[in-house]
Amino acid sequence: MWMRGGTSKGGFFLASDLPADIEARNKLLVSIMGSPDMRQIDGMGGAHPLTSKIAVVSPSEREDCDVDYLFLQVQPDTGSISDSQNCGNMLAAVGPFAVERGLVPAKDGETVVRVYMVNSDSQADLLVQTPDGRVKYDGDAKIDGVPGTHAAIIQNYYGTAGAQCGALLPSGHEVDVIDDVEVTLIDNGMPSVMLRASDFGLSGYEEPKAIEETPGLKDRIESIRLKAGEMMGLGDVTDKTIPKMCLISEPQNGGIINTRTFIPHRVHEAVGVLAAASDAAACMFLNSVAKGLAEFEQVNPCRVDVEHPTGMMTVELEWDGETVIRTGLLRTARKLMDGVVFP
Ligand code: NQM
Repeated sequence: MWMRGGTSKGGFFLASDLPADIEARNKLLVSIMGSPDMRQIDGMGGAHPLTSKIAVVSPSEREDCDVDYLFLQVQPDTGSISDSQNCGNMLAAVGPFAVERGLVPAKDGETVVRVYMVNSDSQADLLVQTPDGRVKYDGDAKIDGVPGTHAAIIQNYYGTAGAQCGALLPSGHEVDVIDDVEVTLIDNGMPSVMLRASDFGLSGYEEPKAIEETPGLKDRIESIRLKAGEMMGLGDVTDKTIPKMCLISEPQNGGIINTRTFIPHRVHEAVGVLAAASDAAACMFLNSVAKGLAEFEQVNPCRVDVEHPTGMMTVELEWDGETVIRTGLLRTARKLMDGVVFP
């Protein structure tokens, strides 16, 4: 099934329909996407990392979850495929997919789909609209970065703090210095490096393309990323899609913080869901690099509006003073096509 999940798009597969052998599975999926090829002209991929994504779903053997969700990122140009990161945008569509495929019985009204997220060994509960026991895709919820309105899908994440790095602040510090630049290393479900846009001579409000084309910037960011990866316990991240590199600046449109995110080599047209969850968590630390940029009152749960190139993403954090207990977000998703693909 091809679906839009949040501001991303990709293929949703039952694990039982794919080869059990991981190498054979990956080869098949890369070929379905049409990679390696920047344009993915001979496959289903949309020629951008955000539209070259795969979700593999199976019934869960865990008592507290209904389905297991494995996320795989195919890089259009190189054809590399990686399970190193989770994806909260694709996750939005896992709920409807699980109901459509009969993995979770639909209730009349709303159905909770409890998802075990394999990549980050953590859980998310999704609230899916199912009037008369059928998934409803149309509705009045609007998310920035997607035209029109659709049925709301509420996401509640648990256990994301330190999910991949072992601690919300993986280095144990609110600020570290890498290549003479102050950074905050953070993991609330997406290992991320927060950097001040102004430290790179940017306003932080540039378009993604302009940031990608800024002379020398990609090399400086990548040099910091490789060192940050080691400091975050992720090892050599040369071929990994984490950590994400988030350039922050003062909000412009009523939010708490403004962002431009390298994911990690292209700049996101909006912001990743768990990346935003990590950005929001960094703002909770009063001495992080967000100090002086993100000014807000810490209440509990705390609403942190994260601005991005195409609007704003609202993150709700339940916070115990030291770490994040629950992260809540609103997304939408849509079934685009259900059929047979010819690799
Ligand atoms: O951070 C893009 C996306 C993402 C990831 C990326 C995401 C998340 O927007 O949870 O959603 O960072 O590669 O799909």
